Amino acid sequence: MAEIILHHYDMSPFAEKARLMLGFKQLPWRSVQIPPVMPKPDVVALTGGYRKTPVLQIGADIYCDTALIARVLEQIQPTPTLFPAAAPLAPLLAQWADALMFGPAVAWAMQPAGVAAILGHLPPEQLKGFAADRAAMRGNAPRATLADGTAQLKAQLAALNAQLAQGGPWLFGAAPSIADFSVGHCLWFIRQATPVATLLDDYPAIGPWLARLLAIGHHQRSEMRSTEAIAVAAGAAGHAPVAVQPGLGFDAGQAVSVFATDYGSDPVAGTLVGLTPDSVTLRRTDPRAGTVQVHFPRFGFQIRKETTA
Ligand SMILES: N[C@@H](CCC(=O)N[C@@H](CS)C(=O)NCC(=O)O)C(=O)O
Repeated sequence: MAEIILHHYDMSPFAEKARLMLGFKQLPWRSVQIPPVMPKPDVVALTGGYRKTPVLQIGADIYCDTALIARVLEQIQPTPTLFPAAAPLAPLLAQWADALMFGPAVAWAMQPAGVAAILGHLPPEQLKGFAADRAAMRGNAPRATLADGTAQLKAQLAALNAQLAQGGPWLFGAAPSIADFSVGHCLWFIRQATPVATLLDDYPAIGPWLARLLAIGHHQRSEMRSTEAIAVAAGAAGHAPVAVQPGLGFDAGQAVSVFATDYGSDPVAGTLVGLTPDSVTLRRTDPRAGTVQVHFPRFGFQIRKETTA
């Protein structure tokens, strides 16, 4: 199998989720550091427009969104599993955390004292650029305020603490699951915001659990340049096998675009080559990356039929 390449930046919480999942699976990986703000020409050469972080690449197959990345890693290395049979609700709790805990956690971490700890190394111009980039990415959606985020976060932490206080050691009992990684990356971000991270001390079962999760580590990471990753895609011998299942509303070979329905909704246009209840795959050709397959989870993404000229 071609190398596993993660396109990411160090301070990204969703990237930390992916790094920890790679560590959990003990899979060696190549690290391509990408810009945290637009423009991201080398990311977009691979994805066709998707700009969120992280993105996983295997040869000429590009996997967007950590919900899908988790399933890809599970296929490559089934043990230890991220989806224990004894925890059927774990993927739902993971979706909940990614969608509804991430915002409050960011609102808490990015209050002024937290911003200083996380982004304080940036010159004022870049700080302004970061804020403008995120405002543009959110579009019309309002930014979660600190007051709203705090109210939600405290209720969430209390429930998680009560769950873990039943003995854990993981959210669904004896073994880690995808839910631990999704809740974990949100709280990892709060931990980075050191002056405001003391909030977590109010929930005594959370600290030891988070320490256990982060101790999993990232396994074996080695750096790669983004241009090299594009060359890997261009030189790949083939693509992952995919197929369009009938009865799901779309046909193989249709011109479509796919976009996230929450934020960062830049559409990716291509030819539909794969569709299941869980994932959607487009094929597109880029002048530098060649013909790539871009994969998305079905949940949280919309498929739009396009008319070809
Ligand atoms: N649902 C996505 C969310 C990814 C996400 O929102 N990542 C943040 C960084 S933690 C992001 O993309 N921020 C804007 C950027 O990096 O350009 C996933 O699970 O991968």
